[in-house]
Amino acid sequence: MARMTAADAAVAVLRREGITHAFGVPGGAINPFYAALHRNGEIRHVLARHDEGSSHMAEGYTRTAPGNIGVCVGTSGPAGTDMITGLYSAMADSIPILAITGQVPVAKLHKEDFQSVDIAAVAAPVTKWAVTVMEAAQVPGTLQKAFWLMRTGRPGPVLVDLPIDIQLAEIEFDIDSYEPLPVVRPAATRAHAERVLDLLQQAQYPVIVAGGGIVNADAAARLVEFAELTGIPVIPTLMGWGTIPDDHRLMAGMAGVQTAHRSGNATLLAADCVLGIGNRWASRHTGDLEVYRVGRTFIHVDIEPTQIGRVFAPDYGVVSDARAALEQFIEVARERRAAGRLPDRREWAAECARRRVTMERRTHFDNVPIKPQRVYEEMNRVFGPETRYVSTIGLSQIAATQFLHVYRPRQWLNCGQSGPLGWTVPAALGVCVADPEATVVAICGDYDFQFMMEELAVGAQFNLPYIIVLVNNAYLGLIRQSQGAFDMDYCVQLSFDNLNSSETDGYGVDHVMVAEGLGCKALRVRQPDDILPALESAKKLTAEYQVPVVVEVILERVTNIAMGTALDEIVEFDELATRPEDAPTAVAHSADLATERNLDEVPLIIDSRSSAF
Ligand SMILES: Cc1ncc(C[n+]2csc(CCOP(=O)(O)OP(=O)(O)O)c2C)c(N)n1
Ligand SMILES: [Mg+2]
Repeated sequence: MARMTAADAAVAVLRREGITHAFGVPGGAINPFYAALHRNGEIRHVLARHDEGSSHMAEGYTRTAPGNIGVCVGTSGPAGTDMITGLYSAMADSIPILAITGQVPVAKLHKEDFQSVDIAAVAAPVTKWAVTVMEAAQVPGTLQKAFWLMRTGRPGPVLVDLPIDIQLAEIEFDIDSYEPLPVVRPAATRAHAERVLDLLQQAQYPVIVAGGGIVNADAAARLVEFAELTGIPVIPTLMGWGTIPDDHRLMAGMAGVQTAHRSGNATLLAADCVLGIGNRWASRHTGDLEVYRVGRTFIHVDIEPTQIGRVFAPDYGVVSDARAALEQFIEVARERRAAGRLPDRREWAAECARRRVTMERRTHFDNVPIKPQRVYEEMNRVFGPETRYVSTIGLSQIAATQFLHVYRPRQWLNCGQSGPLGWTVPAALGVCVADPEATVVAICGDYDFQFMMEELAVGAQFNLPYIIVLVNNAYLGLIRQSQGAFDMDYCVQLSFDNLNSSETDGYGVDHVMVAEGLGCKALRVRQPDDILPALESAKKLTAEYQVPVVVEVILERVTNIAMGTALDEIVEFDELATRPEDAPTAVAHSADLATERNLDEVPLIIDSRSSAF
């Protein structure tokens, strides 16, 4: 046994739980913990410019690699309240992050002391557990339980609040014999798998809806194996995008009322059976539930028992980790195939593949000011399949999902449920810390960028290079579009004449000036043909200077992006692609998909007649 402060014990536990990085902002009530970090010397600390930023960095860090747990640290009072948005975002997307906050001494908790707030109570609804530690000897055990909880069942965040006297108190603690608590995950049984395969077998037009639980279980390869074995097309959710490569012959497109493909919606509506794995029937995926459900059989697999039936009652539910479920399903499917008992799905799969070719939206526009679709077309040209995209909310995010391509899990990093403006810039920094070799590309609207642009200085200080594609329409674009329903354009304009900048042309903030002021590099683009060279230059600048590089694209002020309220009522505002050159970087043209699909049978004339989707 060794005698040490509870703060030293806390840092020692973090190390034994695999923590190598922390994002935070020091303050008086957390100083003993910082002193312990300093003494330990093994945890690299990234100094955020805002506590909310540190919580999103922690999320970005976790989301980048299986097993990662991002840690954010702050002082008492406002530091914890600032982190609430990150905790909510992590909770909503099943992302484990650990928030550690300082607190006033135990004896002063009820005295309305300076910067004292009951942060455990504030954080309770947005964490799996939020606790103020009242006994120093409980610090190691509290953290041990925190890690166990974060990893157990449906993953999620925990907040541990440490009063300053608790941090400073000495305790007996033996770190050498410390072990993380074992995590047991529920697993589908053989009987479950038989039942699921029976239900799929009865269907003529089945699809798999692949959710973020597959990413969390690191089971994308299993998903693809199961899809290939059974020939069933896959519709990834926003959180599951990348679990099957965009150019895979069984990738049927995403379904949803905003972040979706026309082909994905058409295929879902044509399906008679939906097997959801690690998904939660999110409202932006299902849209109107009546339209989504009618005439279809639903099977739902989720690690959290109370998720089954939460949004609607499925015909059959299985409580299981996604990987364990897929492994069972694969075993049964293999046996049935060997026995000649798997239905031939080729015709159905070809029909779904054909929709991907014939239902593209147009991206090739030469307009000045630039139309947003063109930005994503050029991004597809410049950024390869290894790129990690980071995005949050707004028309910029919705268009990104409609037009970009993702080929691997954890390469579309998005706060899918909470969508807090400001998330993109700090989350991308967390991604850079977790994977320093990655090409990281963030997509921001101008307002999203303005929410937390100060975090760019963190990238400049700690040499975290990534590219930010900032699409500037000088509008709260998504809200402006939704205000159409109220026949107004009210409080959504970001435009003004900037006294200090002749460059901005009434668009308001000079983002180039801001980025440069924060120690980053920045470029501004106004012509469609200049997007590609600017993105290429940005790549070079990140490599040369090792700082974030902003590529601001001045967009037309008003563009409406396709969306609706039900899968069969998506409103298209721009032309659809009718010729391959209308959507030259559409995945339908990828060589891989072309051979797989035997394109002799699939006309490359794109069909825009089916306006129902
Ligand atoms: C913290 C927070 N406040 C408000 C909103 C509501 N909201 C969603 S999108 C949006 C406007 C986004 O504007 P911008 O980032 O410029 O993207 P655009 O839609 O113009 O592409 C707002 C205000 C939000 N998502 N998060
Ligand atoms: Mg905007």
